[in-house]
Amino acid sequence: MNRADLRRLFAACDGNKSGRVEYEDFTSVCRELNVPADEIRTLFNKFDLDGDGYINFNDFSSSFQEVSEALNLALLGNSVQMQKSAWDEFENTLDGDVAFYLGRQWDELREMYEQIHSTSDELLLQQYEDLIKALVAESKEHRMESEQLETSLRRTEELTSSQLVEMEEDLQQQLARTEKRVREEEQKKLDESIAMLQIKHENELADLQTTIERLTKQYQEESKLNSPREDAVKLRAQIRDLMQENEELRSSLVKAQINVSILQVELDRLKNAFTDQKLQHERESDDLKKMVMEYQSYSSQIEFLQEMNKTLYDSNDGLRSALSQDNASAKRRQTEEDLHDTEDLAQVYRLVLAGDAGSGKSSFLLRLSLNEFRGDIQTTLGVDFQIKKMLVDGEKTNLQIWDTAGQERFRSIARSYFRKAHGVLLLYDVTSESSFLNVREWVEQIRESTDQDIPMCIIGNKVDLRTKRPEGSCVSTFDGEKLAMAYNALFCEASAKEGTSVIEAVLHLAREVKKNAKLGQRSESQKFKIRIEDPPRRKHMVFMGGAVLANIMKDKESFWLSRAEYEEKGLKVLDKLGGALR
Ligand SMILES: Nc1nc2c(ncn2[C@@H]2O[C@H](COP(=O)(O)OP(=O)(O)O)[C@@H](O)[C@H]2O)c(=O)[nH]1
Ligand SMILES: [Mg+2]
Repeated sequence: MNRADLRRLFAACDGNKSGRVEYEDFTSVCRELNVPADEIRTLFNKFDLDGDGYINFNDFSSSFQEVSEALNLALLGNSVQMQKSAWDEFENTLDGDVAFYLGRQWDELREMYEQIHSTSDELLLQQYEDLIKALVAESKEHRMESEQLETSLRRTEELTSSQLVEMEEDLQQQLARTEKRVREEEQKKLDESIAMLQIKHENELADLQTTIERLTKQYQEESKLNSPREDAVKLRAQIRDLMQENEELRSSLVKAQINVSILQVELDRLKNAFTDQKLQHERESDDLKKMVMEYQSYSSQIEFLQEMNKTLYDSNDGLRSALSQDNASAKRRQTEEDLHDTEDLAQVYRLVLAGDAGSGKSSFLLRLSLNEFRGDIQTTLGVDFQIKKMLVDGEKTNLQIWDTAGQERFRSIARSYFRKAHGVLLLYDVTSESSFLNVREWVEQIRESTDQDIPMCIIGNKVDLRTKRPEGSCVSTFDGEKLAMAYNALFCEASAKEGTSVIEAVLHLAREVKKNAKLGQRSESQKFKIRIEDPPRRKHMVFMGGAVLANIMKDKESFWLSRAEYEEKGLKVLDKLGGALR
């Protein structure tokens, strides 16, 4: 089969006219030729020599002989040959493989030729044939050019690849040379460092050897020295002892250091405490100074008040005696029934409480007046008194009992306090020896303050506590009695808390006071001096008594008498005043 027939056969197989036979084209051709389905793939692979999945004309032409034996393609070829057309004849006139040169357009050109040929238009056919010839010639030229180009490309490729090979070889040689050189250098360096290490090692070895020699020598010397010599043994023992001693000393030093630091800390603490106390002390002394200043100002105020008080007492006494005189004269006029009331207005006896603060004066007075006892009795300012009516030797007696409110410590107040007293209740605390010892001072003060001796009752208070205190710690009854006797005073022991002997003590003193008062009145009237005043308001009358009193008693006729009467009777006029002077 010539090439044109082969081309035709190839075109017949190329069902979709793609210029190559795909597996689908090949399958439909095989079915037409009744090839068993399982052989189709084997046959296709035989054609597809380069294995690219389709059969081109070169594959087809080179494998045709072999495959056609298995596949009766000749049958297809013959059927194609049988229908030889005008185009086939024209194609045969042309030189070379026309279908190859015309490529894909081959079929269309053939069909057009057949159509022109069928029209019998000779001119058009001639022109068409010329065109085809020109196309074929041009394609042939192109083909040749491309073949030439392919050849030159192939040559260039070959040249390039040979050059590449050469370059590669060259590079490899260079690489080998470099590698060798590097290896040599590395080796050299390694050799050098090994040599250096060796030298170092040798040096060290030599050093070690000398050390060994030195040590051996030393050891030999030491072993010579260590030879059992008694001195050396003793020395070593001494050294051991000394070292032990040293160790002990060191430990005791450490202990001492610790103690020193503890002491230091303690010292610091004490210093701080001292500083704190100093500050506290300074503050306290400042406060004290302030208090002293306050005290001074208070005491000057008190002195002033005392003076005032004294003046008031004086006028008060004058008033009272005037009143009592008045009452006495009224008493004479009164009937039997009025007698009771006049007794109430009669002489009031003034008793004062004395003794150290805390001895129980206020409690004593409270028990006496209200028959009460309060553990938390409040200190009141100023001087306080209570009136107590008592039957003394069957007589109703008014007692005015005075208490100081914490002023016991102010000596200056004592004089005015005791001056007008008819009797003193002098208390001490049986549980406080100091209060008992101070009784002496109190007595002296009372005596200094009064012109004459006034009755006193020394009272040992708080006897209820005696049983609760250890024996001998309280002031004994005997000591109290002895002291009272020394001052010619009454004595008794009492308890304001339990009320024992409180009334008895007062009664005792009141009796003495009354006795004393009566004696005093008698002696007073004996010493009585009359000062005759002639106040301006009653030019022709004389008044018996003081100027202040004259003014107060200006309306009481019994205190006045006419000048003529006085000049006539002399001192006998005192009979007119009668009881007013008693
Ligand atoms: N146990 C006892 N305590 C008393 C007695 N009298 C007074 N006290 C207490 O002694 C303290 C001083 O009493 P107070 O009457 O204020 O003494 P003053 O400072 O002399 O007036 C108070 O706590 C009273 O309760 C007493 O007879 N027995
Ligand atoms: Mg008091």
